Amino acid sequence: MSNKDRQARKVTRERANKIRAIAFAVIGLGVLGLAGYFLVTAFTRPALEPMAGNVIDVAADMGGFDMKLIRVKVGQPVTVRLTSLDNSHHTDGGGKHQWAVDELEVSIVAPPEGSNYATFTPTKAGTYIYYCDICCGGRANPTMQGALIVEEG
Ligand SMILES: [Cu+2]
Repeated sequence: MSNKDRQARKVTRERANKIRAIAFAVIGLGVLGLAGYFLVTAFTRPALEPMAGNVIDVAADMGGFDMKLIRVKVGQPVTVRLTSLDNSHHTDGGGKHQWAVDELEVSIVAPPEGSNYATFTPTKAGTYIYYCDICCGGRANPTMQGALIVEEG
C-alpha cells in the first residue's frame, strides 16, 4: 500500500468517526429532549374547565387519590370530577382510574390524562368508601380508596 493510499484511508476513517460522533450527539439530544418532555408532562396537571354547581375535583395516579376524605351533605347535588394524571403508556389500567361508590351507584372512569364526572344527590347520611378498581390491585389497594362522608344538611 502506498503512502498516499494510507493517507486516504486515514482521512476516510476520521471522517467516519466524526459522522458517528455527530450521530451519537444527535441521538443523545433527542433522548434527553424526549425524557424532558415526559418529565414535564408527568408533573403538570391537565387544565380543568370551570363547572357550575358543587364540584369536587379529585385526581388520581398510580400513587392513589389526592383526596382521602370528601364531605358532602344529604339532599344536596354534588358533582365529582375525576382526573387521571397517568398517561396511556401505563400497562396497569392503561392510565385510566375510577371513582366508584357502590351504595350510591356512582362509577366514574377517567381516561388517561383526562377527566370525567358524575353528578349525584346522596339521600342517606353515612360514611361510604370510594375506590378505584382499575389499577394496581384494584379495590384491595388501600391507596386507591377514600371515604365519602355524607352529613345531615
Ligand atoms: Cu386507579
